Amino acid sequence: MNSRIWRSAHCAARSILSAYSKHSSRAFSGGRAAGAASVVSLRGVASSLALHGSGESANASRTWISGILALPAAAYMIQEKDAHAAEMERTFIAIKPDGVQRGLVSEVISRFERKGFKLVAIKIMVPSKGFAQKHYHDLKDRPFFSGLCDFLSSGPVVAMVWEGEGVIRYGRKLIGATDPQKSEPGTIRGDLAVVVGRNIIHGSDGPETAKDEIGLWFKPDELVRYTSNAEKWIYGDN
Ligand code: DAT
Ligand code: MG
Repeated sequence: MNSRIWRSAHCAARSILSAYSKHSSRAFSGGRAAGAASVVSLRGVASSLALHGSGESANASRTWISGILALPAAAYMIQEKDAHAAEMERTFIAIKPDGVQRGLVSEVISRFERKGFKLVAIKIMVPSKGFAQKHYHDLKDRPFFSGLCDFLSSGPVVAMVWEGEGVIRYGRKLIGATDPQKSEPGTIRGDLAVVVGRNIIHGSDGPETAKDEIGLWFKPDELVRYTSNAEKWIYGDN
């Protein structure tokens, strides 16, 4: 008797989850709302069923009902996770020609990766001086502007987009202060660079610059959207 009940609960679970995944492919927010609505409507059905049962069959239906109630909740949690991923913050990070030439590409990537941030775009290119001037346009009045743009366009740059909760601000922490003499040990510039003119890495300094820089360096279809297997261990509330 019980195994039949659980088999039918299992079937119901599968159809609920597949209905949810169809919802989620259409719209994250729609799926989230649908999840919440179904929890409410199933709860109503469950309480009316429980009222009508008695004895062993009432116990069996209570077990079945609590199982079935858990399923929309599970589906709702999946929706929450997907919605979370869809809203994730992104930043632009570049390893400048000095970092590339010194063989520090894997070191920099590893620090962002080990933190738990997700790489969603990467390419290597030699930017032209005009492109470097666009990238550093906010510094055009500084005395070092021309030299800085010459340097950025002097060799290969590894351009990346990293994604994660708070990645813009925390990415800057991983990078360290602009002048490596002032960067804390443990930061990328603190550990791996000595002077401001060769500080090996660039990182966006705010949401607006992140958006502009990602748009300058990457076409929208160069950004890869995927779910990392590690995400369920990196994010979570207790
Ligand atoms: P950051 O790269 O930390 O965002 P920034 O945007 O003020 O710093 O400057 C961009 C780059 O310009 C910086 O990484 C190195 C160079 N730079 C900054 N200040 C400099 C200075 N006083 N002399 C020479 N180069 C400088
Ligand atoms: Mg800057």
